[in-house]
Amino acid sequence: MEDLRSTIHSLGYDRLRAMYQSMLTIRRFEERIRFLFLEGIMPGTIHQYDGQEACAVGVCEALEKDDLIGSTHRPHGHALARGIPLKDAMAELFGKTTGCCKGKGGSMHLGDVEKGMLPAVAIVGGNAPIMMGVALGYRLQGLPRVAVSFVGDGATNEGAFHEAVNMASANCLPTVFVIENNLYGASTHVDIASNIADFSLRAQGYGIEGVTAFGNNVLEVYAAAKGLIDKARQGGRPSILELKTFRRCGHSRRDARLYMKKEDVEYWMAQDPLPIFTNILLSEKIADQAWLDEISTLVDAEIEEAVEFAKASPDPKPEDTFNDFLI
Ligand SMILES: Cc1ncc(C[n+]2csc(CCOP(=O)(O)OP(=O)(O)O)c2C)c(N)n1
Ligand SMILES: [Mg+2]
Repeated sequence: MEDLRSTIHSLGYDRLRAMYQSMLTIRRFEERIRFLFLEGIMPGTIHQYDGQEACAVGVCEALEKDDLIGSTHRPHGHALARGIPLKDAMAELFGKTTGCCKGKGGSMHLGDVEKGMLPAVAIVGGNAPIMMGVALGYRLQGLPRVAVSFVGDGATNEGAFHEAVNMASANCLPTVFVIENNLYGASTHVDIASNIADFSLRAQGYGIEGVTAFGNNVLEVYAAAKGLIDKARQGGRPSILELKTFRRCGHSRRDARLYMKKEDVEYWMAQDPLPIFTNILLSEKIADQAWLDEISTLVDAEIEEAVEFAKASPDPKPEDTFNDFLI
């Protein structure tokens, strides 16, 4: 309780309310696009972020504007939490020129370096070495910035992840590897894929700090992330932050998640990060029901506006294919 109050105090009411709005925006975004895909209105495929909102929002709140994050095949929440405008994200999912990657990336490559997010990398574990390299760049240039790599539990069993953590440790790089442990890598339960209870224990193998936090309470996520991000920025100390969470949806849009254990589903569906935060806001008198209702209406309206914007935006032209290469 004391920890909670001190986090509330350090953030202040305006930031707390903005964090709630961001979490709600992610949830409603996911709910809306699910139908757009099922109706065949939106192309491609999607890996949705419902249930993990507190992870993205809590970590991103602890970052500075010039920091950079890297994400995965499941990047919608990270993009919105990092401040990529709804319209830019929605238009990208529609493959339109007004999208944050001009429609060339789609769902799995959301990002905008100007907003502090590298376009996401869908190769599992693939962004970890890239973000380690970004942190190496910061160190060589003497910039007080931090690179955060968001990965899933499954990614921590990939060689690329371990190489990245080792290099970050050996070179004292300002990197935090955030593992969103949602219990499953596609249809495989974490207990089948590895033999440790907490993925933060992997940090011991590299001589760096590892912390596990409850990923469905945004204030716990923020407090843990802030501590590690500050250490990375000030002392070039890399770390691993494991966030225990759950995806409240299938792995991708076709997945009815029939492989999930009944007891996992029952426990975690009752741990929805949105009501958890709503209860804190109400009980600590940070917001009242009238404000929550107002924000709900506002978020819905913004999402509809983004959908209309995306639908009305132009498709890329074939001759645009070879534009925008960085080399
Ligand atoms: C190197 C690699 N192997 C396999 C895949 C196919 N794949 C995409 S997502 C995924 C599961 C990843 O699980 P996890 O890292 O826990 O992330 P989550 O989906 O739970 O967010 C797999 C196997 C891939 N994209 N890249
Ligand atoms: Mg997973």
